[in-house]
Amino acid sequence: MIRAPIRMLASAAGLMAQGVLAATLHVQVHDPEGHPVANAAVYAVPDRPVDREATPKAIIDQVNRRFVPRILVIQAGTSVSFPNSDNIRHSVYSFSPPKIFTLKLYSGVPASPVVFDKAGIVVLGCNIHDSMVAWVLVVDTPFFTHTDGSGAAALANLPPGRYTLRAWSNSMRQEAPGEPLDVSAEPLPVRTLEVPPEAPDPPDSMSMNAQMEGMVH
Ligand SMILES: [Cu+2]
Repeated sequence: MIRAPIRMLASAAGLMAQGVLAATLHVQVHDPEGHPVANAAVYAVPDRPVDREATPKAIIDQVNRRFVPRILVIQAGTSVSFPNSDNIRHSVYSFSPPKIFTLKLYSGVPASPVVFDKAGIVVLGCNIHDSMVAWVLVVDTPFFTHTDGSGAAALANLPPGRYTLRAWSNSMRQEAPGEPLDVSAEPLPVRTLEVPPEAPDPPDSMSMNAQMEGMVH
């Protein structure tokens, strides 16, 4: 009578090893002083390429002269729209090599979204408001998330296999080399990763451009 459940457990483990089930990895991210880091990206890049959603979509809004969200993690190939919810005009730009672009001064929703097709770190600004800054981390994997206020994150639905596990905070100019992650059976042990503390926004001051824009109105 006791053996039946044990056989069932063994059978479940076997199914997992065959890739029938997918695992969840819990991660805790802290800075070098041990403080939890919020809004850090956590992502697992599989050793083998995986299919991606046809055209993933994301939004970075502009509200009260801030980008919302100010930190975004997306898979390469994602189309990002930049609606402007303010009643003043903005001009979004990036000089970062993975995606260089400028959206000329606009209100409302620009006609075309911007496709981020290369992996890497993209820093966004507004030509009018120096205090507006946002970071887009473009990753080559569908397995990504970000930490909550307590530095915790969970990567769900990880198929069995080998990955490189990385964390990134917006004060990092380069991605971390990462560490190996082997997904073979649940439960996966909680992983702890270290990144520098989150960088704050610049002070909310208007640039000379902004003052001139204000004079035009
Ligand atoms: Cu602006």
